[in-house]
Amino acid sequence: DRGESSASVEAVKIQISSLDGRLSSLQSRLDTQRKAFLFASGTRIGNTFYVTNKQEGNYFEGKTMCNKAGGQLPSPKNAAENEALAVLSARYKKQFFLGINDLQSEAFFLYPDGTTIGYANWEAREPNNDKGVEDCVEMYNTGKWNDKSCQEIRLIVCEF
Ligand code: 293
Ligand code: CA
Repeated sequence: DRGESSASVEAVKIQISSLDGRLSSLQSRLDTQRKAFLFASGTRIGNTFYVTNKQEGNYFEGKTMCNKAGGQLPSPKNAAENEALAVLSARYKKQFFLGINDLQSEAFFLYPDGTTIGYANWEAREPNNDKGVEDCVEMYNTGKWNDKSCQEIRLIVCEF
């Protein structure tokens, strides 16, 4: 009957306004968390964040560490993302590994999910697979890429 259905409409309105309040406080908490994160030296491009825990390791250690933290090794997919990531490399004055590699097939660089890269920012004369052992990719302080042995020890930077 009409009395009962208008009562249930009222109940839904109350639920919506309660959800609205929770959404607003969630949004403001998120804004604060983002500021705290960026203060702690991360960089951001859109909703993608790049950050280092300042530990170092080879490509596989970095990949494991990023994945355990719920992120992945960085895979900049355009110039804007590459620039945002290069900020960290300039800030820490250290090279670090990207997720991109040609471990599976020499000279075919893939993202960690196995898809072919659609953007690259190689240094001049790279990738050169020096000594035949360079299947991973490091970013220089300039933002340019160099293929490098996956066993080298580098600063660990993750993408979230
Ligand atoms: C060679 C030639 C260098 C180059 C280097 C890197 C190693 O030594 O010019 O910088 O390889 O590509 O990853
Ligand atoms: Ca190289």
